[in-house]
Amino acid sequence: MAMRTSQIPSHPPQRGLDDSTSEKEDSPSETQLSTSGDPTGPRKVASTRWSCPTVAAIGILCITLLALGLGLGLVLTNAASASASAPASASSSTPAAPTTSAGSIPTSGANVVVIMTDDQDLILDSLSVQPNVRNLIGGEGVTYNKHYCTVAICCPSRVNFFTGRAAHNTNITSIRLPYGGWTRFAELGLNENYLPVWLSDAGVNTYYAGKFLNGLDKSNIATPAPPNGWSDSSFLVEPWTYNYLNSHYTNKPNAATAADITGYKGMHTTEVLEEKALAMIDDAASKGGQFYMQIAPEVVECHADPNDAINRPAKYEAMFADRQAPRTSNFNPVEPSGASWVKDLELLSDDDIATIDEIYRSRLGNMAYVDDMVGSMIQRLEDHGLLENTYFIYTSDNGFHMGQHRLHAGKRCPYEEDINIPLLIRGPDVAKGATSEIVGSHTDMAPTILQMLGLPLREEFDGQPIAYTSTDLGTSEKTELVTAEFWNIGGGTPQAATPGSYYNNTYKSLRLISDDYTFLYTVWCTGEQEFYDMQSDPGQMINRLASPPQGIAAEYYGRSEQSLYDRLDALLMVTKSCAAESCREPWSVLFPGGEIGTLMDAMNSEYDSFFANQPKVGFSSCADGYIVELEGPQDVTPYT
Ligand SMILES: [Ca+2]
Repeated sequence: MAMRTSQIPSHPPQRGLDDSTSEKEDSPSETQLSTSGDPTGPRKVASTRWSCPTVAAIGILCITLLALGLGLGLVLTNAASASASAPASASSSTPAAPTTSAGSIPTSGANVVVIMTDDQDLILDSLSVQPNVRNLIGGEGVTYNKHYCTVAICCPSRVNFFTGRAAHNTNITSIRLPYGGWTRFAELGLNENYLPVWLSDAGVNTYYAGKFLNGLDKSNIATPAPPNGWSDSSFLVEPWTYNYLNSHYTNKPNAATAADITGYKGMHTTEVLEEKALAMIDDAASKGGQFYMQIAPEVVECHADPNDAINRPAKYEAMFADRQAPRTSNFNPVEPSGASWVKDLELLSDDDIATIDEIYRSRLGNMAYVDDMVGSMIQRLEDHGLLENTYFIYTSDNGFHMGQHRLHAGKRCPYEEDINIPLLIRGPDVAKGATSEIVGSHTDMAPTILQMLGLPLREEFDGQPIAYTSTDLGTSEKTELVTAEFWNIGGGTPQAATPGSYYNNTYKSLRLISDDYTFLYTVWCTGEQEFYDMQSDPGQMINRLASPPQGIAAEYYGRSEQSLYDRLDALLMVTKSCAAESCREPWSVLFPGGEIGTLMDAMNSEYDSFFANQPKVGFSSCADGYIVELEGPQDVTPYT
């Protein structure tokens, strides 16, 4: 476990703004800095400088990554109808909380800490460099193998997490105006109606430090209002959010002016964040009562130019010098794969692959800092006697691909690398050392957190609590569904050799997982469709709905492929437009009488014509955001 003895307050003395950093978050200056990171962590101090074969390419890559980007991955699940039990014990100083809507938790004096990293993959081995995450959270709790983001990009995914609602319901579908970002979030009234507001209204102390929503800039940190609902906060502020060694954070709650922003030139952003998190834990301990704390490191985004000292993982830069991005079965395939713009990508060049490997090593180095922070935070909770009664959740906002399907480093796609993300939970009544295949998504996280805190669930939730107790993990009516959505621009994965934004990246995806099947079905705004049977094709390389179809025709449960596709499309028709109960129980929209609850049930031939005659998922054009008039039919015809 990483230990730190030094302490700084959550709002240390002002060091002043440093505008030597580029105004563009993706193209920082090349100012050379010395590091002041604590070298006493569990890892060796790096001494070898990074080399970069394709610096220019990375710069272009990062610019394009930042660009445009609307996408939504909508994950639907009925994963856990968990009616969790009460945490083991409540601090004597904590107030009683109301019962949940499920009525199964009388009170909870528990606390919740969430670590949400940026762009951390599950599939490409990022957790391999995080022993504290694996052992102190996973080893003491549950590791979820089938947790998904619903929108494979920062702001929409974070809003999904904060609200428990699908992006097509929050209408935050981009990282930037006019369809997303911080100011859009505030303008839509979400700043008054999201998780920390509900918690603070219930008397829970709330803390936030790190990257918040895209677009929280030095010019608008209080425009139209400061981020609401946090008892204490320290937000990373653009344009320095991605400057690992020149981060700037707000230094007081309700920060409004330049004087309320502090720069940390020469100190790694996660070491700054770690000190803030520890100070917040101290504050929460001194105040007593329940608390919620969300710490959001900015370390694994791909905005860094690895030749730029300001953006290097400093002391860990050489620790992973022998690592390269995993050469998965779908890495830079000889035959193109995917749909829309993805299938037209050229093979990655040797320079492209060298760039991907450099980025990969940078990511690992930065994730090691996060792992140190996790160890320190858990130790500090233990020091205060709070660990036993605190849920500790580790996750990411979205996944990441690195060379899969010929894609450069990036996200925004419906493929597994982009949407399947880490989720590990430990806590008072959480199963210990368990691994779960329960399907869940970030839509379920706000409900899960409310349940952990013993607070009522909300009617508007599109998700529901994820199972985490031993009992609920064993009995949860697990399914099946994750829906991913995305709205246009970019793909976010420009090729270094052919920079540019990729349009036609609007899609609706349905990810279905059970003991019997594992499928991905996607409808693109171009009209293209994709279907991957991931039992035989885990890398999603054989698109049976390509034209002409790839691979060999198969039967599913004695039925034709088309009969399966008719079911998948009808289900996606429901989930792409669902809200509240229809998201939580999508089959009931098709079968109000309750005849069908799973895909297996629905394969019965007696329903063939019912499914074949449903309106089909489609788009009339590839829009930049959620414009419902362009998204084809909205309603299915219920079975009678
Ligand atoms: Ca992200």
